[in-house]
Amino acid sequence: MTVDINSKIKDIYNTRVGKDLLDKILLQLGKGSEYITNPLVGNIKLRSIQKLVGRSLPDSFFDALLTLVNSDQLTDKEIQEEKRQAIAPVEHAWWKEAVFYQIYPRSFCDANGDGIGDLAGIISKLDYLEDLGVNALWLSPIYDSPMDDNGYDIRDYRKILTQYGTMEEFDTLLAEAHKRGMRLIMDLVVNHTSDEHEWFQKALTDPEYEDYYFFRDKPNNWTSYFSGSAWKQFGDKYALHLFSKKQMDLNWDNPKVRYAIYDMVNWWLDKGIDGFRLDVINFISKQEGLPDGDETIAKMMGYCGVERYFYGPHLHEYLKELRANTFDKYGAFSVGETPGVGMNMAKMLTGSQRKELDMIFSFDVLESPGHSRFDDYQYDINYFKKYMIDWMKHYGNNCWMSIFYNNHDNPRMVSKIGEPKYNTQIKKLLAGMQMTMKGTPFIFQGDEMGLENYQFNSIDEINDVESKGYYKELCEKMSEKEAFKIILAGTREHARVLLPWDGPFKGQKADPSILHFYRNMIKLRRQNPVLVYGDFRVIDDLAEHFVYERYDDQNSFIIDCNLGKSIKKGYFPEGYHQIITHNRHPEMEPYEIRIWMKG
Ligand code: ISL
Ligand code: CA
Repeated sequence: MTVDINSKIKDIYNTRVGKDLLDKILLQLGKGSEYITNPLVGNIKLRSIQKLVGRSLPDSFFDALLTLVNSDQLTDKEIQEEKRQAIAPVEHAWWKEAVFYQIYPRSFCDANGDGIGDLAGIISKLDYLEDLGVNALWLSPIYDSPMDDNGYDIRDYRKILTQYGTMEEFDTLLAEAHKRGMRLIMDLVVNHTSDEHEWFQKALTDPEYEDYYFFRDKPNNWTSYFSGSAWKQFGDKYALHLFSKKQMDLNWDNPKVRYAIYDMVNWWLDKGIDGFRLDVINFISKQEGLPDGDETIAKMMGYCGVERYFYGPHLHEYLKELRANTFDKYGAFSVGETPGVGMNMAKMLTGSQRKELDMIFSFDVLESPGHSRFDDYQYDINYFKKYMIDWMKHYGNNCWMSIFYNNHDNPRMVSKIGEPKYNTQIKKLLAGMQMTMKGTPFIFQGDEMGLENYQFNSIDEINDVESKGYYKELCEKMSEKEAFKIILAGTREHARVLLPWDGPFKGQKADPSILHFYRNMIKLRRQNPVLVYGDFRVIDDLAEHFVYERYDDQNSFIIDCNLGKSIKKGYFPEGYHQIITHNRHPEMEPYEIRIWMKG
């Protein structure tokens, strides 16, 4: 169905992409979906929406929205297939059964003592990881790079960063991981390259290469994620960079670019790696002509231009082509990093019958409604509950989700919840839920040690390109002290402090009781396929309580979680015994978790 300015809000909400967009807007405004499903609002025509918001919105706002909604043109046959697959039995796959562990090489383990993590350090900790029980590793970028964005700015895809080690060491790492039954996936950063990459250097002078990137005589109004315009001047031309000034966006509309990327991907797959995590992969297709972004959306989202590329016109086509030319030939796994993508878009990206991606990371779970990463606020773990229930119930059996609380781009979840008195309980609660819900868990390095945010004292301790740019921007509007407070709330640096392997590092200390708990939970998950493939059912999700069951014909686990500070009555299922946790008191402690097993 095609929608236009005379369509009612509920008609837009009834389309797949329209639902995701409106949900995203509501989330941004901190409102629930009841707001739209309420008939008073639902029956308003799009053109009359001004009345609702009490101010006028420019046509460009509606045009941008309608373009996206109408860009979804699944055929009836595809829709039928999606419905059929959603209730078909879940297909088995190693990556559904795996427990992943993300390594951020720079801050994982430093073997040669220069203060920077390295490949030798990772190799030295493989036994530790095996002992922890994880059986798949995701390596953030280790490629040659000028390190403007810690390696997400790649200069040479086929070389290892000298600071990290050599290709021989990489080969050893891969072989040693496989020896231990661990899969290894790499980071694939192909929305952009470093400005020092050979292609970009050639593009500056050689017309053959100019079309590898986006060069324009005049910049449009898009902004970069790392402050300021998304355009950098080179001579009399400007080149597009959605991220840092040294990360130039590749032009995927040029088939030469796409096939050069596929060659490189296959070069790594030939080495025997097991798949990739695909960096901001939903940004690769930009709307033709790179039209200006809408200012209203820009204000809402904090970045200008997003709606022109976060779900671009050729995204599905390019992902299918990428997969057919690379991953599928090797049976390799793919997980996309896809900021801004909602559940319906995710279904189209990951439905197994569509052959695009195997899984995605959906980020709307990481901040409570109405908040963004740099807000100093307390994350509501009951929002996490609501979000996970929704996805576990509605994502469908042919789609598979990832379960994670943070990564190298986010402060640690436990600190965001912000109840220091209960941190030990909260860390166990998070681990317990992560290992018993439906989806593939991704542990971020240090979570298992119980690490929290780091108390930086000054901006000089922060190396991250995003934080540095944002701090400068903030200082134009406020005092340095106020600016630093905002940086402290959201900086990615929290997740980039070297792990404290031998006693405290920079004041951070590992907590052995948390490590022990993770080990037990990971073991439980890996020994019980019902925790992977079993059904999910909510027993109680009232107030700050969360009781759920994972079950199949023979097995059942019941997980009882207190998601708040008040004492709750525990749930005592008959015919079950408690495992891993041992508190039989009728009342549950703040943030306590209990794991019950049938039999
Ligand atoms: O899109 C965002 C906000 O809406 C960002 O948080 C975005 O999700 C994120 O910055 C993208 O991250 C990935 O690509 C970046 C790199 O700096 C990150 O480390 C990486 O994870 C550019 O390659
Ligand atoms: Ca080192």
